[in-house]
Amino acid sequence: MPKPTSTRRGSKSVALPKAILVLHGPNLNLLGSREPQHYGHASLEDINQMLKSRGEACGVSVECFQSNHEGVLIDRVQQARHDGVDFILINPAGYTHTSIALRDALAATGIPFVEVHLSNVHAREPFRHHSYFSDLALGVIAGLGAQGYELALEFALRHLHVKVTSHGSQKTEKTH
Ligand code: CA2
Repeated sequence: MPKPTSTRRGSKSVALPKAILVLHGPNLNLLGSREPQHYGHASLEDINQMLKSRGEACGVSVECFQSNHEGVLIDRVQQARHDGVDFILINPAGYTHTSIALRDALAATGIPFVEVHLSNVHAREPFRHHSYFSDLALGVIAGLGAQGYELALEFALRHLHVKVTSHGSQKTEKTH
């Protein structure tokens, strides 16, 4: 059943704020501390703060969640549907190359998502070249470091018809 995009109060309908969930897979909590040649110097907190403040400027809720556990990520994806999440940005990290179960969870929710990788996985070891997520994703960003998350968020905002002005404030194009 499609999730409601608005609530009705009397005869008027009120648009709900759009909600974006950012999911980070295993070991991404270590960002900024090790392997900067692959993953850059930004910490996970830096990335999350940047996404949240961009979302705030646009009147969109951005929630960030990291786990080192496959089942916990799957539970969060399942929960997203009940929470009314409109869009997911996901870096499945090591699970990119192994997790049919996390893929199945994303497929089951039907929530559109973009797959993000900090490093260019295609320029690395062959086992990183295959992703269980890419064919389901609206798009994939790899190799652009933390900026990849920013670009993925801009894509999500457009996809959700969030109008972003030059001042960073927003209006949604349609209010049902
Ligand atoms: O490039 C990416 O974003 C990856 O998803 C990162 C994963 C890797 O398994 C994928 O192939 C590509 C690894 C995340 C580990 O993150 C660390 C961060 C700092 C120090 C050590 C690991």
